[in-house]
Amino acid sequence: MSSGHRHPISTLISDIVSIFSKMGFAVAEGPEIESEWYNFDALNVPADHPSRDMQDTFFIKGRDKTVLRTHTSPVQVRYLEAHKDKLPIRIIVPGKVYRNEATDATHEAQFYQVEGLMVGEGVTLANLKAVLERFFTELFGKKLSVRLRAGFFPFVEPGVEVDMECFKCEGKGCALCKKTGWIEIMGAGMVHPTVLKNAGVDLEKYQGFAFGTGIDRLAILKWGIDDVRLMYNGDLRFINQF
Ligand code: 2NM
Repeated sequence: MSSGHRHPISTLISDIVSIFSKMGFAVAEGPEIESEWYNFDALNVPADHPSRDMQDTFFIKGRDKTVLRTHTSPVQVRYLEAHKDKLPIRIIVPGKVYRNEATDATHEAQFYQVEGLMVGEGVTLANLKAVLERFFTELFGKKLSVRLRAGFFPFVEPGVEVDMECFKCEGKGCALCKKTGWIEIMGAGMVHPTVLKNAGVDLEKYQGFAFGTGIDRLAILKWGIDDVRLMYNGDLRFINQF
């Protein structure tokens, strides 16, 4: 007789929550059906940004300016708004997000993200780097460093692309990291002043960092899975390997 067990994505979410909770991050949740305000406008995404297109975003039929959230960032705006007089805060937001796109080995229309947010007095990118190095080191069970490169996301300034040291070759260079020693894994940056202002945060006093990544992508990397769709098609020959 065989008994049931947790889905690998559920296990990974628990592991992520446990690592961040040791660093003082609480877990926040929010609606998957979201207003355009919280999903886009409050986050400084321009009205003509391609991500707002019908090709990229699922709009709710019969409801004005209502979408399936395309990222978990709206939860962070809601949380900031509710805690603007109770700073500092440290949260992560794991959850399901939706993108209207063709599915292939690396893309699903529904997937999981985890985003993090730390806002307080004197929070810097150096704090972000330390938090992420600890996160990747615990998640992969070996000392891993992190590299930040300039990048762009409307909700942060400056924005960065986050690379982690390749966990397979420990930075020496292998097939997984395409001989570079690094794996591109996250977007992050200092929360844009417009986003803080939209949440009612005192800009003179507070600043913060935010980051976001795909949980499915982390799972694929960690376990060497070659097609994201394997995790969601219900085939127990796959699921029972975990
Ligand atoms: C990313 C990349 C960069 C982000 C920003 C925020 C918020 F709400 F605080 F403004 N949440 N998440 C963020 C920043 C997410 O994902 C690739």
